[in-house]
Amino acid sequence: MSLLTSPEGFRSGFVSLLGRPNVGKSTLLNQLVGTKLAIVSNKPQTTRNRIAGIRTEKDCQFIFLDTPGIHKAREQMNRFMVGQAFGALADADIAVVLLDAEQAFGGGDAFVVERVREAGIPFIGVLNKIDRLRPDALSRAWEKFLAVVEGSVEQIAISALHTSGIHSLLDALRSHLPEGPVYYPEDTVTDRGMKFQISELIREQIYAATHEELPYATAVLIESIEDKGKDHPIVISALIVVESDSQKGIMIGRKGEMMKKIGVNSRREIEKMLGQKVFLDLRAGVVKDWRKHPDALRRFGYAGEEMEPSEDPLAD
Ligand SMILES: Nc1nc2c(ncn2[C@@H]2O[C@H](COP(=O)(O)OP(=O)(O)OP(=O)(O)O)[C@@H](O)[C@H]2O)c(=O)[nH]1
Ligand SMILES: [Mg+2]
Repeated sequence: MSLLTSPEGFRSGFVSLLGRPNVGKSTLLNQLVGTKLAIVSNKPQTTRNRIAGIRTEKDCQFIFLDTPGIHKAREQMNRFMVGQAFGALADADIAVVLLDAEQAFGGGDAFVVERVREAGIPFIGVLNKIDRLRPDALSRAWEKFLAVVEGSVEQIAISALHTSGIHSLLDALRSHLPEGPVYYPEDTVTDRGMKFQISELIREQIYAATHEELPYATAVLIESIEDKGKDHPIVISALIVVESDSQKGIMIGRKGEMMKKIGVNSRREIEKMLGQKVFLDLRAGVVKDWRKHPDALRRFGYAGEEMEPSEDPLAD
């Protein structure tokens, strides 16, 4: 017997947010739930794991699944990321396929739409970042967008950053939610624990502060969290793992400046999330070529749902 309650007429479902890297899926997740759950950066391939964001209303519950951007995945790490996205597609009652209005649509967008169509899951096509275009460019982009998302049940233009169109999207999603149980208690907003969220906030600051290969070669391991009560700061020890000694040098920076900057900014974000003072003990360490080693990938939370060998995205 199910432990989940199903009030008469209640609607609920899993809504997967899918698209190429950097189209704004995580920004949208945060807006849909009304709180910051997923990290955001201007670099592609920021999100590495599927993250559920839960929005509970009087008569319905949405479980939004933020996913890594779907891209050409050669390395084990990337295969895990794309596997997370395909896994979220398989679990979806309805999908939201995001396209970036500012970018020319390409094989990557078409590939995502094709996979969603193949899965037989109804989807809403969403054109994001419309704040970046003038009206004439926007109407040209809209026409092209309609062609790419052919077969979608609705098409909506939004700016996730400036929250325009979010309510239209929610209205559309609400009308497509199936009847279902209350999956999560009303006050639950995510399936992710505190350790994961803290490591992600640190990773977000690494993405903001570092460039080229370095952010991608980084993982964050939370070693301990000590809560000594209300009048004391929470003491968090975290390790930034990179792949080589030279990367470690850059991560620490001249006179430790880089680590200091990442530490100060991370602490501020963690304090905002926890609503409590934090002492952050941040160090850098090397695990040689960790992205190539299954054990290291598992230890850092990047294993368990790789894409199938037959799933070979055409996108970059
Ligand atoms: N101007 C503008 N920028 C946006 C909008 N939505 C997202 N962005 C920016 O686009 C960049 C990527 O946003 P993310 O939310 O990290 O994108 P993502 O799809 O989750 O990216 P991955 O996790 O790498 O797949 C960030 O710099 C955002 O601030 C929007 O509506 N307008
Ligand atoms: Mg993301």
